[in-house]
Amino acid sequence: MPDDALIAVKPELAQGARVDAARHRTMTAEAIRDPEGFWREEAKRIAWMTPPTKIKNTSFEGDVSIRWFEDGVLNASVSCLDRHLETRGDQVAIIWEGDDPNSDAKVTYRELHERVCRMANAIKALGVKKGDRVTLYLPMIVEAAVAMLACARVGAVHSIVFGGFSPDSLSSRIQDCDSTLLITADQGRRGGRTVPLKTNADEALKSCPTVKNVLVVRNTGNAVPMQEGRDIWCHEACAAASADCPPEPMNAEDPLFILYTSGSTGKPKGVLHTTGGYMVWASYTHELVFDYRPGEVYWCTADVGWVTGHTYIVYGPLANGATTLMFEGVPNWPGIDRCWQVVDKHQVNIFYTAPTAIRSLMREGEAPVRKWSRQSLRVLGSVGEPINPEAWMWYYRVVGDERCPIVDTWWQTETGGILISPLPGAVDQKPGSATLPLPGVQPALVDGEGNLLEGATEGNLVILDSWPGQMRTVYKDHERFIQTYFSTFPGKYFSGDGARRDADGYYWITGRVDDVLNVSGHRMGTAEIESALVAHPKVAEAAVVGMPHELKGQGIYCYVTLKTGEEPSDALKKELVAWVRKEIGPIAAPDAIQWAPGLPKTRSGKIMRRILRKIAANETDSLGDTSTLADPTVVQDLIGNRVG
Ligand code: 6R9
Repeated sequence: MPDDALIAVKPELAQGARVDAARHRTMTAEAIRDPEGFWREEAKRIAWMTPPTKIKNTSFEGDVSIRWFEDGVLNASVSCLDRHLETRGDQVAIIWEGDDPNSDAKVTYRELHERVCRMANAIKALGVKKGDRVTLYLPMIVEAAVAMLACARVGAVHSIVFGGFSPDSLSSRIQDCDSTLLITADQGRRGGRTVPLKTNADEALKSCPTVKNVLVVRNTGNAVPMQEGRDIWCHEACAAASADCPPEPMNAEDPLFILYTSGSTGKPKGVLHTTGGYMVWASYTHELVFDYRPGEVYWCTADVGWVTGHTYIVYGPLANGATTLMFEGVPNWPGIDRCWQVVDKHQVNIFYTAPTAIRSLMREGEAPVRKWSRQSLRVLGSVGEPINPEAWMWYYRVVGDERCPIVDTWWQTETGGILISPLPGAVDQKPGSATLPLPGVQPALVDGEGNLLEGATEGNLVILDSWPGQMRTVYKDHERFIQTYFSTFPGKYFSGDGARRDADGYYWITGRVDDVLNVSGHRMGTAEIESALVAHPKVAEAAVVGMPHELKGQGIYCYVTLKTGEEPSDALKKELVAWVRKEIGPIAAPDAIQWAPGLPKTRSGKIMRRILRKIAANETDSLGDTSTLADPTVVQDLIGNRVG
């Protein structure tokens, strides 16, 4: 697909759109000319107890300080619930679609408000107060949203751990933020299988002395062990609690949540988002990017364990009074047409998913899609990794019948919400391009030395100035925040991504330029997988790189050096795959393991990952300079024994 393949905005979408092309231009100009005035206005989209008078106070220099709306007072749950009661109390807030196609539920704003207030009082009764951390380890059930908003209501900071993570991953995330309460469920359901959440939690809690109580949601109803004095059934606690819970007044810069995400080094870091700026950003981007119109049904297929679930299943849609669909299952179960069946069943207007899902559905052909009407669909979205033009075109042509625009949304856990994306009624699309920044976002490309690059070019993607939804710090480690995001190119936020910009100013994200993998849209640090591997008693050393993978985008390729005396075998490979699954979770399972008697190291002992990436990708004729290696012969051995 050539760069200039433009798919123009459809007139019927520009009509009545929240933002059309002209408005897009004025907003973009205004947000730069007068950020204070622009964001003072946009801040009105959420509910304040005390509206802010101070708007922007941010610096990317020195100690890096980011403060938005800093004298405003609010509670996020009020924007998502209370203020809708009068106008849309009986409108459905959440449509829940179970893993089992015969189970679903609808929850109105009034019901959701009551459930949140009850759970808020229940966790208060357990001693949780403003500023305390609460870890959530839940399946995709309504209680996940209820628990998030209940934490927000009492001013507690939630930290959600994806239900697919292992006990070890859960315990390290609890330990890092010293949670006093864990909210989990007996079990989860996914694709017809059960996920042993409570059993995993029990295992994790053996090393988490700060956790005093566990609130357990009864979900599958199967028997699970309950520890006397510590574990409490959620439905019993909520039934006993009052349905009246005044929202805790929070400063705009008080924390709303922590979410752990992988970086290029060390343990996952606690990305901290605060209340005012994040809520404004969630509402602003959800409305603009999806051109959300009142009454529409909106479905984001992410899990609440990822940032996409936070911003675009819960906070953004609910702040905007939308009907948001929460799906417990997986896109290909019980049949490959499950998504389209759900679209027809609930008359979904906006559908937001990941390229990896699109690629795996595409492989099954058009028939399973064509079987369903999909006439309700109006806008399609993509997030999590670069979408290749072939998958883009299939999504556009087959799923959307060439009627629905595709919003390819680029953003990160750190950015809180979408930064670069077309707007359906305003920006012409190019298959494979995230297109243009949202009004108020100033991306730029820099070379390796940090010099700004002009015009059509390729480089490192940075953001020049703050936006309200930006993360504020790494929880308990501001130094790491500065180091990770502001030290590579001082004075600029570095995303870790590379991008190309074409002559029309459109951005084409090329992927991570650091040691972070993106496997099926899930972020993983190579360092985390390496440390899981070397924790195995037979492994001496490991180096992990990404390799191209048809469905997952990237696969996990591991070079493993065994301890002296250990024999390589297929059985040991299987054991290592199982080991990593157990240590981190199934999403980290290696796709390929290659035995490596030696690794290519520089004389100072640094592993040259560039070479390992080339070998994994089978691009061995372009290895580049290997003269600085301590022992260049290891490279030939690795090439000769490449796996796959
Ligand atoms: C929201 C989310 C962030 C990383 C990011 C980038 C990749 C996300 C993308 C995309 C190309 C897109 N990414 N959206 N790459 N086009 N539309 O995914 O957050 O889990 O923190 O991952 O995902 O590499 O840096 P997170």
